[in-house]
Amino acid sequence: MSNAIESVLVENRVFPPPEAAVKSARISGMAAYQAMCNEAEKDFEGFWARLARDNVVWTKPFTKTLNESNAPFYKWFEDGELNASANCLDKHIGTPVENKTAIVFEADDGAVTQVTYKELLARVSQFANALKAQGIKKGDRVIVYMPMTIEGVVAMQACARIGATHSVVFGGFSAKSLQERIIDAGAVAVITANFQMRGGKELGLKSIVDEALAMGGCDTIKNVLVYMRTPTTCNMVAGRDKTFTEVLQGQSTECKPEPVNAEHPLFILYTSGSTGKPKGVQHSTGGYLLWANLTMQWTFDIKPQDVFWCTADIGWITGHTYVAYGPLAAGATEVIFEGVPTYPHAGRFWQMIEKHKVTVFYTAPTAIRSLIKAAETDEKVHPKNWNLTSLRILGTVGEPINPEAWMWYHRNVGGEKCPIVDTFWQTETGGHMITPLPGATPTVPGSCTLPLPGIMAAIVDEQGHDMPNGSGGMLVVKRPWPSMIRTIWGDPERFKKSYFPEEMGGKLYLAGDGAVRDAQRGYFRITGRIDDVLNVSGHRLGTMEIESALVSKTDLVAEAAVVGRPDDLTGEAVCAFVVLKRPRPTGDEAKKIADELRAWVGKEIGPIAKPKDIRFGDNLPKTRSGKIMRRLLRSIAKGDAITQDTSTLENPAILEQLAQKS
Ligand code: 6R9
Repeated sequence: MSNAIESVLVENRVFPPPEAAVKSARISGMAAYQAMCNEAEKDFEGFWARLARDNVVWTKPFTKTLNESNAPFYKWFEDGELNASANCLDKHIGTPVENKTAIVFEADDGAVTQVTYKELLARVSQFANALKAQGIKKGDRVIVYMPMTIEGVVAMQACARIGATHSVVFGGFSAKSLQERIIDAGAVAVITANFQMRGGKELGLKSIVDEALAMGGCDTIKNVLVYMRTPTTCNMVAGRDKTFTEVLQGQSTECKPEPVNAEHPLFILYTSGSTGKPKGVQHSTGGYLLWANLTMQWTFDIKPQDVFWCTADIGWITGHTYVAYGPLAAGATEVIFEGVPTYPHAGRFWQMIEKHKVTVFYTAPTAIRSLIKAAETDEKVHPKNWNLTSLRILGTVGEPINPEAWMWYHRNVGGEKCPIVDTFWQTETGGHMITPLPGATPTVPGSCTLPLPGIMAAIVDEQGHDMPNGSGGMLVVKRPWPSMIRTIWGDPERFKKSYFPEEMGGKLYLAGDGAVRDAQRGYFRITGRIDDVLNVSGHRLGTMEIESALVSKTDLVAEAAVVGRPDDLTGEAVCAFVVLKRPRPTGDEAKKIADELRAWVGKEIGPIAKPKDIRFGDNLPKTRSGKIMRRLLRSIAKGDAITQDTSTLENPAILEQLAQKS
């Protein structure tokens, strides 16, 4: 049994939801939760239809709930029409929400700007008109390569308003990654900023867009729209590039939202998979929006007086569902933060919670772990120095949270009174899947507990058979759900193969994670990815992507294999085994080449993909048929003794060489 599985079976700390939370919660108590699960079991389509009628504003009501005729290409609410932006903004006009603060934006330097729902609607509408004036129309793909700003959300909402499909690329991705996404999506425009501010530094964004477009193949791009985040000028190409000020000039602040079909692609978001090529995860409008809104209500129990803060960047799915859409659909006040948690000091998050009286705080385990470390070395940045009593619910997402970090978060941030919702979900799932409910579920550190009502999660073996509680297996979802991935953009075959493998009957959604349920409560605990995807600081990275980047340095690298190893701070760390086209380097030379390769990977993919460890060998451990034995490399990376069977290995002597750190 693995350590992870063993520890979930012995974890016996249970935290019942605080009475106050149970009293006020929308889903109050386990009986209420169970009743909703039963409703979904008994009348699956009726359950979803009811929720979709109650929680989405349809310009044309749907009459069909679920179409499974072309499974796994499921369709939800397929004859309904709506607009996502109207569901986030227009619907609040004429209600008490219209003059409420929608976004509190805190810049890197601490400057605060606020917009009300009414003002946000005007800004989104004006920008939507500007997009139309550039010839951008319904169905076009638009790349958003923006820093965390109100303008980033405005850009996404404006695309949604005119029916254009956005594809946000995280500002930390390289020119090469950006170029690949532009080409794959066939995008007509890029919305970007001159610079982004992070940790007091001005970092170029427009220059990276220029570089990406200069790489070629991006002829579909007709417009680059530039938000001048700082006064510093940037290169502007006449005819192609325009500032926000230029395009907004003279545009009306009213724009009728374009009704789209429920299945219309709201966005494409690229994520890493098992091959070298990122997958363009395509999401719908109707089902996605329903779940973004509902999970805000169920998981975060969002109320009119709440101040919600999700720290994720809009470049990730968490920033889509719980920054750009969910909080607005739910009519909440949300905080958006431009900077980094450690600038100007590692107490910045706690300071901001106090300053903005945040009530629901949602962040990643990796951030918590790094802030624990900072607080342990410097008392001055410990959360106890700030008044955090406004908090009522805490959340985590992105990777498994270790029980120690959970307990620290519970004690030092939540003051032992805030339920922690450990939300398991994925880019592909659109929103939360397995998570405690703050007013119902007793929590257990390190467990994401139980699936939300209507989410038929299970654990199965390789053939798709159910595993008993206590035995680990693969996490699957047995029935479709409204916010699920619709396809991989331009590659429906890959969609089928990746998520609905024939070997398992073709009907189960395969999450790609291992999981185990405890015997007592049936609580889920995620044990990590079972494919070639790493999770570094909550960011998904494909080992094959990094390998491809390394071997593309053709003057130096002959062969490379990338694996993950456990890391206290980042969850997993990237470990690369490299064979050079020259004799195996040692000492200073090895260090120098390793640095060069790290910089190369940073340029090819982005700084987040830089390998932490690089080891050089004369060769890699291979089977006689030439397959790299990655499981051996994983043991070496971890520093474990090799206990596996090495009899099929062509070159056993190589193991010793690779075990030496350069
Ligand atoms: C939302 C998001 C998805 C992968 C997923 C899993 C890991 C996310 C988790 C978790 C344990 C949690 N993951 N939440 N593991 N507990 N609460 O992170 O999407 O970037 O696509 O990553 O992250 O491995 O498969 P994405």
